[in-house]
Amino acid sequence: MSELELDVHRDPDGIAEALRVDVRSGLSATQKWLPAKWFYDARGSELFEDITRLPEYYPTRAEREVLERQAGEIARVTGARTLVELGSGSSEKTRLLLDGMREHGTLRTFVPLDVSESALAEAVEAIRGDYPGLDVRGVVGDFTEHLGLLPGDAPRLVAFLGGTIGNFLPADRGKFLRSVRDVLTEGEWLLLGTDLVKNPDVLVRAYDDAAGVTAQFNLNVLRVVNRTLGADFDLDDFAHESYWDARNEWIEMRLRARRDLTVRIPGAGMEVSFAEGEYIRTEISAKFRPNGIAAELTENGFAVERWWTDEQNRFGVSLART
Ligand code: AVJ
Repeated sequence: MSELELDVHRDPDGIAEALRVDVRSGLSATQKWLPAKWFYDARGSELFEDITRLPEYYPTRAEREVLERQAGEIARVTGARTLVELGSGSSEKTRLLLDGMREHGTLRTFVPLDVSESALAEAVEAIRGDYPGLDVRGVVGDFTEHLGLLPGDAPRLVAFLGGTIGNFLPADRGKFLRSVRDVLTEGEWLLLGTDLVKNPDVLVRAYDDAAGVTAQFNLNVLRVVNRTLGADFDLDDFAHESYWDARNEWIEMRLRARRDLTVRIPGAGMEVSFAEGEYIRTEISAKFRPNGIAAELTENGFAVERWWTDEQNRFGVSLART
């Protein structure tokens, strides 16, 4: 445990090593890419919080609408003693669940897990202050690696909100759902938030806002690589893009080189050249159809017990049992 009483599975050396591995493979690939988790240093986590308040970025508000309406039902149906939140960030929407579960009287333990130590520390402190008597156990970690280490008594409710499951490539998504299933025992729960397929203009704008906050968020991954691996990316050399891939039904965020250039990345022992117009894929954010989500949950060992959407059918929330 650190001073902040977080259980840290990712120390600075571990972070640098993991980034080095991802940069080496992603930036030497024919189609350059970087995993989306590297946006979320302290600044990136704050920029994401700003994104959630943008007029164009509807998913947070749509999901909150569902949680506001259904928190009591979720508490009643699950009877959960432990709430685990994966990729918890500021844990702001989670309060709706905590309130519902506290009222229901079964809640003992809250386990927020996030890659960003700063965002997690702040969330843990705020939640401890507002929920006296709740056992809050923050875990700094990567939910693709550190799921086996989750504390808390059964039945647990694992919440994976915001549509973050859309960041996985389809093949990895199945593996991830299976890994969640495998750490749970029978009669435990998954609450899964999924953004839904809709008008491409609405989707593209949600990832390319007029104020330019998403552009800063996207470029932040280059700042992280500069700081952590001593690279010399000039952020002005790259343009933010939001692209709807209609065949795969996902949004791609890209950073496109504005000119021919070469970047040195000493911490990864490499130099990377870009032709003008070449881009790095920095995120995929898959959008879902209700039948597809239910099928994937079922294939991976879950029984879907409830399905809700917001009034405008923009965002779906599944409650599934092991
Ligand atoms: C936090 C992964 C759900 O994919 O919509 C927001 C991240 N990227 N704007 C998403 C994000 C660009 C967000 N998730």
